Amino acid sequence: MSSLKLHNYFRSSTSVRVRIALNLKGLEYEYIPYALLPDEHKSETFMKLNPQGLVPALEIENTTVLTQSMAIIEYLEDAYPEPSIMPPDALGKARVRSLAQIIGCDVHPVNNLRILRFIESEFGADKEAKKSWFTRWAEEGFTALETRLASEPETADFCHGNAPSLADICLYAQVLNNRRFEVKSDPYPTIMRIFTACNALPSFQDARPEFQTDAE
Ligand SMILES: N[C@@H](CCC(=O)N[C@@H](CS)C(=O)NCC(=O)O)C(=O)O
Repeated sequence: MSSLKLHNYFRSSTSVRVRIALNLKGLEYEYIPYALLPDEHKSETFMKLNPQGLVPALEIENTTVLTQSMAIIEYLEDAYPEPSIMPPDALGKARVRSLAQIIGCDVHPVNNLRILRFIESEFGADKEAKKSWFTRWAEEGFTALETRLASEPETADFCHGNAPSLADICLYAQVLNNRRFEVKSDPYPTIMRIFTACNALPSFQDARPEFQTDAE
């Protein structure tokens, strides 16, 4: 039995992020699924693990539970430093976190299931309105991300140099998410080039929703 248990959901992009990091680090883990649509993540069992009622949560040695995908990934980087998913220098680290947080702080949170459910229940948003909402914030974030990646000299095969980092992990998961809402990819050639480079790596591929045990 693995000492790491990932409580997650196949389609959740924050879960995709953590699965990629675990794969890149070559770590085995037990996959524990929670279906979000019937609210399994609001069950008493899961709320004990994460009172926020959000996946993913990483259980370590049956004793400690980590929540928040970025914190989990930073823990994995500290606990299992090789191969590293952060640049060695302070400025490089800040740049990677800054790129990652465009997605992690400014795109994903406003497009989450609970937000889409809220605008539907409180403001009557239908499928088209929810798509428009999602697209609005995804495009704003991706336009800025594209501008930065296309113009900053640190961008190479991946977001920062020639090895995948936290920024690529977030980029990859969000591109998959955008596809579900049919967000156009043409305006983002640099993002899509990096997505393709990530997609060639088994650690990224294996984390995709369709390859998980709970995929529908
Ligand atoms: N900031 C959190 C966000 C976690 C999160 O929003 N997870 C989503 C799935 S991607 C979720 O559990 N949504 C359930 C809901 O909105 O009810 C993280 O990075 O882990």
